[in-house]
Amino acid sequence: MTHRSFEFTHALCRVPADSVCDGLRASDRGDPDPALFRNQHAAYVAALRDAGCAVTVLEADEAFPDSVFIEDPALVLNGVAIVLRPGAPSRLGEAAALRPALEEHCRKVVDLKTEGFVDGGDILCTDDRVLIGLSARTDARGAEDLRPLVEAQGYRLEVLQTPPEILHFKTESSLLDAETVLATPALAASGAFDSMRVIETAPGEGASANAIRVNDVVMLSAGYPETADRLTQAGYEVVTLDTSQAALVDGGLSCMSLRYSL
Ligand code: CIR
Repeated sequence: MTHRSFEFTHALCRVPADSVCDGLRASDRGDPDPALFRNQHAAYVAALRDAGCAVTVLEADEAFPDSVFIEDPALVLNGVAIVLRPGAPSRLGEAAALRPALEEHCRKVVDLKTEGFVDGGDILCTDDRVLIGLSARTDARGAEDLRPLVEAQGYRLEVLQTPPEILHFKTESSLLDAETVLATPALAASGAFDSMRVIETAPGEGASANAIRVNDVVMLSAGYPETADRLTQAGYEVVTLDTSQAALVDGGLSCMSLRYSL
């Protein structure tokens, strides 16, 4: 059965490890505080539950500093988990480490067999399309090898380009509903969403673009009042969450859960 792209019954999360201080980051703005990160993560899990998801929280995996960003090593479509191949060498092993949990919680598990790479953060799903942005973490080989797995679930794969200064395609975009995305002006200008309605983040608030629509609510990082206002004006119910610690290692709201429906 196919579900609308923003309706989820379940989510998988992973507690941030103390080793998150060794997480990858493009620039050093200080280490996250693991205890504060765990508190913010707990509030995030609670918000997913409030939004109607049954959330399974996996224990921290100290072997992988970035393992809290559980969206990157897998993609779940129609309850079928696709184990991806993350593009950062320090994150490659996260895929195998996550597999047992996917076996336990998803309908079926399949592996992306490729010599290329795909990070889940580069994948944005609509009701009938899977948009994948090529980036420093996701290459054309990985994207093409993903195509048959996506098509087997009834989705069309569209390969786009993530502008080079952006870590992941979804760092600067989120699905708001079947026709609408939230995106930074820079990503919107790339033409990626020409067939959709785009709500742009407010000036100086680009970091708010990594939001998540979960059932009736849009979860937005706290501290971006003008973008929150734009979304409220457009009729969305907005819930704000503090993501300051995830942001220190280039993470946001989408990467901290694998959302799916069974
Ligand atoms: C990384 O660079 O892989 C992590 N420090 C952050 C990953 C964030 N994930 C995402 O945007 N999908």
